[in-house]
Amino acid sequence: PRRTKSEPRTKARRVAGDDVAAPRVSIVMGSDSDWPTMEPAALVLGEFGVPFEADVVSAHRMPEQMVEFGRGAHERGIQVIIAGAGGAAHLPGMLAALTPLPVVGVPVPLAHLDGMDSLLSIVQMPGGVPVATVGVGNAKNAGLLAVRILASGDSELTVKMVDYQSQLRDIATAKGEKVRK
Ligand code: RP5
Repeated sequence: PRRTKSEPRTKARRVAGDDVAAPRVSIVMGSDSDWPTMEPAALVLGEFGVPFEADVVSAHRMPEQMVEFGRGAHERGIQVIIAGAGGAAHLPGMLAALTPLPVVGVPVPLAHLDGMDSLLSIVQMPGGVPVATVGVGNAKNAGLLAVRILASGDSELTVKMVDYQSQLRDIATAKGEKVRK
């Protein structure tokens, strides 16, 4: 999402920077208050060296900008959208309706209902309009899923993912050894 000078500088935008070179993934969220939940997705993308952008695009509070963003993302070279929202979480589903890109949805837990509301709003999409929904608050997996989607056409990223998975195996093996001792 391109920000004009008059728009507020969000926490998400501060991390991604203003002039990200050709971002491949766009992380968007309904509110700046979603950023602490969404940040792990950005950390994963950074770890894998995937250029990304991040900003607030609210389905309810800025619907015109959401439509503009959703319609134009693929034309700007974005390949995957990660969208997080809480409560009546319409952002991921609306974006999936607007874009031909894969959309990964992150249910953000709010003070009430423990994120069940967000989860059900995001996961229960009608046939034909898919959102790849991760667990409540699990933006880390959203980042990893975006990397895997990109890796299917990017052998360098595939190698990095295989490395990452063998690290997971090593950690699990070490934990198993601890239990056995
Ligand atoms: C949703 O409302 C946002 O995604 C956020 O999770 C929630 C609360 O937003 P704020 O009131 O904190 O801006 O649209």
